[in-house]
Formats: sequence, C-alpha cells, structure tokens
Amino acid sequence: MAFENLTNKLRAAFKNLRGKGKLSEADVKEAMREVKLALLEADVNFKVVKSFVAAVTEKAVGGGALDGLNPAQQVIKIVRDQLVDMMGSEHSELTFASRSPTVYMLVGLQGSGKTTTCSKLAGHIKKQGKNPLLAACDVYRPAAVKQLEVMAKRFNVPVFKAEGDPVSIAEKSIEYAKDNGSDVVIIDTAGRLHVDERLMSELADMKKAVNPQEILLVVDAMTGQDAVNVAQSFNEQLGVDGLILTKLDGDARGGAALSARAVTGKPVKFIGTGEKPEDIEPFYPDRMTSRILGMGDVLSLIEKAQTAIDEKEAAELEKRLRENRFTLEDFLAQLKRIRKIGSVKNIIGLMPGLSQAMQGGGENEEKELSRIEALILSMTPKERENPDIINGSRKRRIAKGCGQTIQSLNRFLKQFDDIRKLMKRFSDGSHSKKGKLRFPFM
Ligand SMILES: Nc1nc2c(ncn2[C@@H]2O[C@H](COP(=O)(O)OP(=O)(O)O)[C@@H](O)[C@H]2O)c(=O)[nH]1
Ligand SMILES: [Mg+2]
Repeated sequence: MAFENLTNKLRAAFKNLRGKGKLSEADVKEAMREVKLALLEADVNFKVVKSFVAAVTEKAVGGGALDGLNPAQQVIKIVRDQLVDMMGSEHSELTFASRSPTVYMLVGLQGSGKTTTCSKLAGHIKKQGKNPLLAACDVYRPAAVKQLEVMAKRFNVPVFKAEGDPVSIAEKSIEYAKDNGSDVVIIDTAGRLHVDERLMSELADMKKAVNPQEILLVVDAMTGQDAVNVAQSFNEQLGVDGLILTKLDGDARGGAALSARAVTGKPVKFIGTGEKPEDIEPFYPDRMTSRILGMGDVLSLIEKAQTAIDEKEAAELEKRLRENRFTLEDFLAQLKRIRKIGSVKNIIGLMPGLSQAMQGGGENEEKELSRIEALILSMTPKERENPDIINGSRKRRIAKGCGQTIQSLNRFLKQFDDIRKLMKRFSDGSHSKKGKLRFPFM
C-alpha cells in the first residue's frame, strides 16, 4: 500500500503554505485546489472530494488558532482530521452474536478475494481465542473448496463441505458447528463477474436461512471507484454490515480505501495486504491517514497537536536530554506515542536509536516494541528513573517479571545507554536546526 503519488501531491500542496506567517483565504483556496486534484487522481469519488474540500476550506478559513501550530500546520491538521473522518473516524469492530455460533457471510464479486479472506478471517478470529468453522458454499467453483481447505490448514481451522445447494449447505454448517463446538461460522459464497439478480437472490435466500450476525462484503481495492460502486449496489440490494478491502498491497492510488465509507455509509472493517493467510489487518482510519500523509515531519506536527504537549514540557524533555537525565520512563512515554500513531514501520527510523535497539532487522517491529515495553514495565519507577541501580538481583526480578532472559535485559540496558548518548549528541545542537531539538513526536 504505497499511495506515493497521493502522498507527494498532498505534500506539494502543503509546501507552499509553509513559511507563511498568516494565511489568506486565497492561500487556502489554492492549496485546496491542489488537494482536490490529488484526491481525484487517487480515484476518490468526486462527490466525496467536493464535500471534503468544502469542509476543510470552511474550517481552515473560519477556524480559530490552535495552540502551538502555525497557520500552515493548522491546515495540515484539518486535512488530517477530515481524512480520518472521511474513513469513518473509529475502527469498527466485528460484532459477535449473543448466542453461539456467530455467523458471518462473506459476499462479493468473483475474484474479489472472498475465499482467501474467509481463511484469513478464520485465522484472525482464532487468534482471539475463538473456535471458527469455515463453510464452503461456493458450489459453482469446485476448486474453491480445495482452496479453502488448503488455506485453512495453516490455522488448523475445520472446513465444512457437503453436497447440495448453497443455502442448504450453509444451514447444515451451522448445525455442524453447534454439534462440534465451533462458536463462529464463516461462510464462503460464490461470486459472479458482475452484480446480477440471480446472485443477489441466492444470497438473499441464504441471509434469510442463516440470519447472519454480519454480512461482510469483500471488494478489490485495486479497482478503485468500481469497488465502491459494487459496494453500493450490494448494500442496496442485500444490505451489508461492513466492508473488507482486499489487495491494498497492490493498490497504488488509494481511492477505494479513502471513499468506500463515505459513499456507502458502511465501515471498512479489515484490509487484505497480501496473498498469504496472515495478510489481514483491522482497518484504522487514523492509521490509514498516517500512511497516506506518510511523512515524518507532518506526523510529528500532528502528534504535537494531538497530544497537546505544551512548550514547557517539550523544553523540559530537551533539558533532560541535555543533562543526560533522559530516563526509561521518558523512553516508555515515547514508545507509547509511537504506538498511538500506529504505522510503526514507517516511523521507527525517526526515533533516534530506536532502530538500533530493536533486534530482528525491522521484521517484527510490533513484537520488538512489545518486548521492550514489557521490560520497562516490569521495572519499578525508581529503576526507570535511574537504570544504574539495576544490579544482579533486580535484573533477575525484572527478567522473571516479564518472562524474558537476563541476557535480553542486559542487551536492552546497554542499548538504552547508547541511545542516551546518541540523544545527548542530538540535543547538543550539532544535528538539529537552530540548535533546537526536533524530537520526532514532540
Ligand atoms: N495481493 C493480494 N492478493 C489477494 C488478496 N486477497 C486475495 N488475493 C488474490 O486474489 C485472487 C482471488 O482471490 P479469491 O479468494 O480466490 O477470490 P474469490 O473469487 O472472491 O473467492 C487470488 O489469487 C488471491 O490470492 C490480497 O489482499 N492481496
Ligand atoms: Mg472463491
């Protein structure tokens, strides 16, 4: 998912605003003209673009000043907030039925990724401690059953198959789930090349028969606005509860991700990011926005506004760095801040020393961050303030407390020491503009 073009265009639109002390209405309008073109080129629905630009313009021209941000930064923040809003604001969770089994129907056009996504979803749900069953109800494509079985094997998820028509197979799968202790049934359905009446009436019959907790529509993000149009007609004709966008990894423009929610009114719940069974992620509007804006300087500005750390606090941190009083507690706070932004991979490099502190060559950032966090969390506040007091017996306690080895604690402490030294160099001024430290998330 590299919306490079969009990212670059947005960046260019903001560039001209930089360095201006005060923005005129004309400045804002000019920038918005560029934002508009960037979004249209990304294949965002034009009505969505129109209302997006109108909303941003109104807020940017009429809005009051925000603490700590100059006018250009404010516009960026407004754009950012509006993008998040456009994609649905909050992450929309899967819901579970009050009585087992919870039934999900995955529907969509042929080739959109239903079968693949069914298995991915089963794996995802299983990791949450559920016991899912896959139901193979695409009887038109004999290979689909095999495909489901192969992928499901990866997570040891059982696949229910039977002779007969799709509706009766779906019904039987639910009976089977009840008899065999499965608490979730994920139904893989057949697709067609286009939305047609027969497909819709078959799906409607199935809906009636199995009364699903959610109908999840799978759409191929690479098809851009077409994907959104398909979503709209499925929603009108069948009613869907949520969308799953697949092939985001191959989507260079981002139009579907950006506008599916706004056009259909239905939340994007998951995204598919590859062909492998584990390539599925819950969809977070704020994280997606960060990916789209994808540049460290912008992210740091936004984070600055979001966490509303006042200048005093920033100055205090800077002072601590300079005096070599940067503690593990400060470090933990920075880790938390990174977590909140979400797109760990993109920003890891921005935090001085962090990439060094992480083992595994950047493959498992999330895991590494959790590991480091766990180490710090099992220290007492005193130890976090002053790691020098961590002697042998303290080390044993800390390592035991978080289930890690003393060696890995030692390694981390050594790395933290290096980080401190490195940061001190940064804060001494030679590496930062105007001698002022620009810590990534302040
Ligand atoms: N790159 C990529 N390929 C995907 C993704 N989801 C599905 N595919 C591929 O899309 C093709 C069609 O998927 P399939 O599940 O058979 O679609 P169905 O006809 O809707 O069941 C297969 O080759 C999948 O490997 C994804 O998120 N990323
Ligand atoms: Mg299929």
